Amino acid sequence: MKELLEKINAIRSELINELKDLKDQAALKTFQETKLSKKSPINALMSNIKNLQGDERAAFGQAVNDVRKEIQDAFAKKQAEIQEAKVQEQIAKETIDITLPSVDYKVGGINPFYQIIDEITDIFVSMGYEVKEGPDVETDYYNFERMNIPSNHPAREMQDSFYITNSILLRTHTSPAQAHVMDEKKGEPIKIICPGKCFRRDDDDVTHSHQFGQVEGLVVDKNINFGNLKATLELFLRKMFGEKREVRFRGSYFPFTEPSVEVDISCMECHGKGCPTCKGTGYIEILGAGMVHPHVLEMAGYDPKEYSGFAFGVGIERVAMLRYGIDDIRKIYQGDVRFIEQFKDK
Ligand code: FA5
Repeated sequence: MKELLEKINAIRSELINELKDLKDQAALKTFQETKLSKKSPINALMSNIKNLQGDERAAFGQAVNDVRKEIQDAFAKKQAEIQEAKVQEQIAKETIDITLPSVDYKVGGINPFYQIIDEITDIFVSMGYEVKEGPDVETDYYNFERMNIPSNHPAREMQDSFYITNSILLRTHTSPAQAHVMDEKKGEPIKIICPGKCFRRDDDDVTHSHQFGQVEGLVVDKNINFGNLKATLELFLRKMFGEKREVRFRGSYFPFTEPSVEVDISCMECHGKGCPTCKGTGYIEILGAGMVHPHVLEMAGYDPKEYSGFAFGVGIERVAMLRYGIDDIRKIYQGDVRFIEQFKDK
């Protein structure tokens, strides 16, 4: 028995020493497979139990179990130590040197096109207008018919556009949004604006582009008159351009409004004298407007004897040009950082 106990002690010391030297996961694995498995030296000792009797047998079994437990505990402790050391090593490797200079990120600016949409929207929302959206791709019916422009109307030619099929096209103005909103409101009063893109087969020059933006406005209610239209647009233009700029209302024609006007602002380049940007006229046109044509109201189910309304369509880029003194509309689309950066703090 004494001999056996000495053997247990020798195996214990050997395993404890071995455990001390383990350095990594691989060594732990090998130790577990060879020294803690069924074929471990501790288990091999157990085969001697059959030669013992009574108290000796119990004492020997207890001694082997104690050693097994001690080794298992020491192994678990070592395993935790190795794991922790690995984590610490990883943390040390990932330490960030906060004394390094930071990366110089460039912050861009918002294109004046979108800044103007936001500004126009703010002004009209402050006057109680609701903001609506209309589709960029329209049917002939909404783009023209509902705007009182039947298929044989010469006004179609002025807005010759990009057709997808014979009856579907990229909208030529935001005005069809008027008809969509009238259909939605079904005879209720309306006070909305609708910003969006328009597409026309226009030749690009300093004030024209084949794709441009408009903000449509529509007010329909009882007793709406031309005075309301003029006061609204004057208030808007004063807020947008200040008191110093000249505003000019000119009689005009749109099939969907009667009477109709176009509104010009004195040129930002020559202040009314005449220059290449304003084609010598001293003014740049920014919007079309008028009293909603009775037939347009009727087509949407509004009784023109009871309801009247006014509408307008403002060119977004033209407002940006006049507001910021941009001499060529094409600069707005070119994405040149040197151009865009100028509008960062506007
Ligand atoms: C219209 O598009 C009418 N739908 C506006 C309207 C709405 C009138 C409601 C009455 C009632 P017009 O074609 O004039 O109208 O265009 C309106 C504005 O859009 C112009 O004053 C101009 O500022 C802008 N615009 C028109 N064509 C272009 C273009 N090719 N490039 C840039 N801006 C343009």
